[in-house]
Amino acid sequence: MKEELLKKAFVDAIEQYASLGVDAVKAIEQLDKLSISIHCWQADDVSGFENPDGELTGGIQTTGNYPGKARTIEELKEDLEKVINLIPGNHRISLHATYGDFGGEFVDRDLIEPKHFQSWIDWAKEKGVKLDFNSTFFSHDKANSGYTLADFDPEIRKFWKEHLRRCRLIAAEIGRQQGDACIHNIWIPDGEKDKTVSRYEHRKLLQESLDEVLSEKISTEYLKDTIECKLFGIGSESYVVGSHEFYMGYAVKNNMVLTLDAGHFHPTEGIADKLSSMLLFVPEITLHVSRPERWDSDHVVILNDDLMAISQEIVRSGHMDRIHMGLDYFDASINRIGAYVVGIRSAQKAMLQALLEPTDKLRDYEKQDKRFERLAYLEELKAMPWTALYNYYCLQQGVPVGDAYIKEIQEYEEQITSKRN
Ligand code: RNT
Ligand code: ZN
Repeated sequence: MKEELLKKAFVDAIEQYASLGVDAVKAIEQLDKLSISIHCWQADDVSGFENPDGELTGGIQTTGNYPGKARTIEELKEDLEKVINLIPGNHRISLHATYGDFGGEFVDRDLIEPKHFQSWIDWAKEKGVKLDFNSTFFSHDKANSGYTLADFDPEIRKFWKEHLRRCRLIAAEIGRQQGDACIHNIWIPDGEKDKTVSRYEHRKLLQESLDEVLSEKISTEYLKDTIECKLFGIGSESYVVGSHEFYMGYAVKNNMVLTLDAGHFHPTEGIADKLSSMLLFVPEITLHVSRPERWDSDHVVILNDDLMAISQEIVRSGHMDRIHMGLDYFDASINRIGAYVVGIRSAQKAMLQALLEPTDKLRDYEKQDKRFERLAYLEELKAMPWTALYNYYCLQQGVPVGDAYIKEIQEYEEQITSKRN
């Protein structure tokens, strides 16, 4: 689209929102401050560089074999750079512990160190992005029983506690060097396929393991640990140790950050309505924005009602600064760069719409018991010209406007990813 047309649409949109009492320029400024934590693992189907040909286990699965996945750190960085260049704003990259720069050596999980992530830290600094971190409790022989931190075997628990301890040190070092706390997400796959009798015992073990490692205090200036629950995984259909109640209890008791993954609850249970409750009881919340599709929890994020509801609750809560938006999905059946860009742009579009809501006006109707008016405005807002604002924001930021990113991704595929085999 021509620049003048984009500008005209932008000016019109500003006026239309102003008539509802909304400052659209301010909404774009707020959107621009939203730093999304982009998961590194969409680029390579959660393979990592510890044992790239190993099997992905732990109840998660990537399906599809679309050509062009990143096979090396260099390729992964190249892909992430492409992604960053196709989206407006400043974002973060979330690494998993298996994505270290191991220099061709096998470095086991209980031996990883900050030095294995130094090249990532340097790269991030150069690109102007911040990093987040995830310990990796899956795709490993010592998780074959289905348990890690909650295993009955003390040797297995010891191994994973050491992994967790080291991951915290790595994340803290990242945080120190980037001058901004690194969010360290802890998700373990522990659970069982079928009727489990020792539910309490395993949960007690998990509590003890976490208590032991997390008792080592590290300043939240560098590190923020966050814990992620799940309802079930592939092969852990009947029992998952780290359930919602477990981690909600643990986070509240220990004043910790809680991660809510949009795909980790019952099929009709969204995470949007959890935010206003959890904000009252935990210091901060991390989101794994994802899209559950039947039994899979990790489809590419799209602009659907769930995403809109999450965004609205973030904004309406008035605590956007306490909620960290991260992405977590992996689709190996389509162009992976495209998967990133579609998901990130959709998350931004949802947030922009939420930021453009005349919330005070809606609250006034609510207080006056004018519920028809509230409903009518909520419907009218859906058709407001927010796309003109998003397009103009992209234009200002020097990134493709509208559907123009599709062609760029096709070109990147032609020149780069299709040549990988
Ligand atoms: C798994 C969790 C977890 C992972 C990533 C790879 O169900 O959602 O966050 O997806 O750590
Ligand atoms: Zn997740």
